[in-house]
Amino acid sequence: MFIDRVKIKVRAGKGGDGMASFRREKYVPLGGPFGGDGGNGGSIIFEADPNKSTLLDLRFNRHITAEDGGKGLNKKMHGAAGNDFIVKVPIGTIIKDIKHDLILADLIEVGQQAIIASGGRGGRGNWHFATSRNPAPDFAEKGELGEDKEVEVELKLLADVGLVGFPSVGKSTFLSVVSKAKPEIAAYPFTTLIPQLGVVQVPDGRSFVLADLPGLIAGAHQGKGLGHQFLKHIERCRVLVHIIDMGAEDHRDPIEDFRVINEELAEYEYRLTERPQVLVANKMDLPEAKENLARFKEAYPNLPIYETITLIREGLDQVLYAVADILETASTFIQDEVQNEAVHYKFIEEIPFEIRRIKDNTYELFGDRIQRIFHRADITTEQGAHRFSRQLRHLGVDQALRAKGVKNGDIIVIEDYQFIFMD
Ligand SMILES: Nc1nc2c(ncn2[C@@H]2O[C@H](COP(=O)(O)OP(=O)(O)OP(=O)(O)O)[C@@H](O)[C@H]2O)c(=O)[nH]1
Ligand SMILES: [Mg+2]
Repeated sequence: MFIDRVKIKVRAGKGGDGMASFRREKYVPLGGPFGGDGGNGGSIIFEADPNKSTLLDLRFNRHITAEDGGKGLNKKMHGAAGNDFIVKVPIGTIIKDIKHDLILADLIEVGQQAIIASGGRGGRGNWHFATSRNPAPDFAEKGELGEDKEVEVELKLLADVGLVGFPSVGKSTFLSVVSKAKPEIAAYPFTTLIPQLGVVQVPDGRSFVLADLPGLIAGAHQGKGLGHQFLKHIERCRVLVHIIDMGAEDHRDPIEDFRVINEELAEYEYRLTERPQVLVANKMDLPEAKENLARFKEAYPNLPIYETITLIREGLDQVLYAVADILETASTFIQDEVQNEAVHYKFIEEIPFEIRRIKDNTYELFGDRIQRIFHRADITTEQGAHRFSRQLRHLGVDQALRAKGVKNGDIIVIEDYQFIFMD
């Protein structure tokens, strides 16, 4: 099975909670705060691995989590950092944040990595919070939650060259004779159901990656046949080898074939017609081939076209040389907005907080910033709770609540907790 798109959930590790403890040593009378910091949570990192060719693994692992950081320890000792989780994916994998419709990473090089969900920072131990007014804070900071996202992972093959043409024109046969790939070859349309890649060695030592694709038919760009779902795989090809069955084995007109395929390429969204094409007149062994080729040349007098009989490997070297020559100067086609830049999620705008009235006298407080502060707060101690309310005041929450009509004694809900507003 060829899996080229899958939705998964990723959750990075939570940072370990900081510790609240005090120095207790025999001859040290006023032991100060001494609790260590929590370790950072593990991140979820995607890595391009040349040994992977599909996203099949992800299909069976739809929830990926990384390890939480360890709690801070006594004597200012750090908690252990959580291990990162490395997800190996094929080269050419694009990772998208579904909620924000944002491309997070486009892994196009061997070993390239991108942090898709960052682990939460560990909470600071209580000694960080000592001040002259409060030399013995009894609270510590909690670990931050790890990032939690739903992502769409998509594979777009990274072949230099793509084979296009109607079904049964000999695309797979071509790939099979110029590379070690062993695609299925048969005299019925749509033999090739999933894209196949092969590494082609040109006799002079150059090489490139060639993709054999399912045949295209009229209407492919609208989803007819198998065309559309695979056209996207040639988005990244720099050169197209367009194979035409000059023998007209399926009783179509080769000249018409050429026009239809180009029309499909033009209709498809991604500038496919900007790719240089190398034209191949295949099946030149068939009786009508010569005559068809003559007509083709009349119709397109200025287009170079290579004659081949892929079945017996005739005429192929010239095609390979032509392709390799063009590749030397052809431009790359990587999605503009991504280029090589790995991670983009930092540009997501953070909502500090919002207030929603749930019912009379009850309001919900939510938003990225407020929730983060809340998760880090230790509200189980009085001092910790005080610090939390100070932080809210700093953010302007109190004022905003008043402006919303919140009065003394009203209930404020944050996630599962309820607080009473005291003005
Ligand atoms: N006579 C002749 N037949 C050929 C030649 N090249 C390929 N064929 C035959 O054409 C038929 C289709 O070949 P494939 O390579 O499977 O064609 P394809 O373009 O990959 O077809 P799809 O995968 O269905 O799109 C097979 O029976 C091949 O043996 C050739 O040069 N001459
Ligand atoms: Mg095929």
